[in-house]
Amino acid sequence: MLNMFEECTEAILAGNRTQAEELARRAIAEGVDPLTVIERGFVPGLREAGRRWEEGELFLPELVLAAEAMKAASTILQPALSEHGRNQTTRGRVVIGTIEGDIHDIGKTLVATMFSANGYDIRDLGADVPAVKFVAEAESFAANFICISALLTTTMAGQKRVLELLHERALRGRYRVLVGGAPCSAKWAAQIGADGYAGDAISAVQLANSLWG
Ligand code: B1M
Repeated sequence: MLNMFEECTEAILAGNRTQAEELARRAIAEGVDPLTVIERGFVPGLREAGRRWEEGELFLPELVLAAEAMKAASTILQPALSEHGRNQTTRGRVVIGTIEGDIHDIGKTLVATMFSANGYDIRDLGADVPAVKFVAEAESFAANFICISALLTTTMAGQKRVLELLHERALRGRYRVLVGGAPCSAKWAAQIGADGYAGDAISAVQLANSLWG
């Protein structure tokens, strides 16, 4: 018999939104930690779907269904994830988005939720966000952090563009710029002059905490 995490993985692989939603509700009802359900149940399903798609074992529409099931489950788990931060005083302001040309937003949204759960004020710009918009929104939000997600090797250059724009406008000193997403690394962050790289949502918050003092 499958355990709950395995059932979550299977629901995503099957692209079964209804089942994924039911499992998310069951996890909440049974008091299972929402981040653990996401990371040990749903995310492995989506990563495996991506692997199968890359190997030609799955077609793109099936990957889209898997992603939609994952998003539906995350939406249900999100309030439980955010609950933690509700009574905290704000720790800082974060502008976050996925860079231009890139529509992958599941990981970015999870990172935004974890920031919010840890007392940060968030302005989530969504996906496919031009570099100039990151800068303009950071200015109007008086942000402390700019977090830029990129899931495609072809869109990583956009992260560098945000830093270039900040330098061009003499604004670099105002913000801590953090990057993340599957193709990024600490080496890449250093190469483009970002303040840091985080490999997952928890590390992103820990990194921000350590930089914020
Ligand atoms: Co796409 N896709 N996809 N895809 N997709 C990848 C990224 C890919 C690696 C799949 C593969 O080949 N194995 C590949 C990229 C290859 C490359 O560039 N080298 C790929 C491709 C090629 C594409 C298309 C080009 C396919 C096509 O159309 N031919 C296309 C791109 C469209 C575009 O963006 N212009 C495309 C489309 C899609 C879907 C629409 C089907 C769907 C996205 C749905 C959505 O997001 N709304 C999708 C999906 C689901 C994936 C995979 C399978 C899963 C991504 C995901 O959501 N993971 C992915 C394969 C993979 O990553 N192994 C793949 C779960 C999520 C929780 O993890 O996003 O890594 P992740 O986020 C983590 C960390 O990375 C980190 O924390 C998060 C939480 O732990 N993090 C940050 C993320 N952002 C951060 C920001 C920070 C800090 C940490 O700021 C400080």
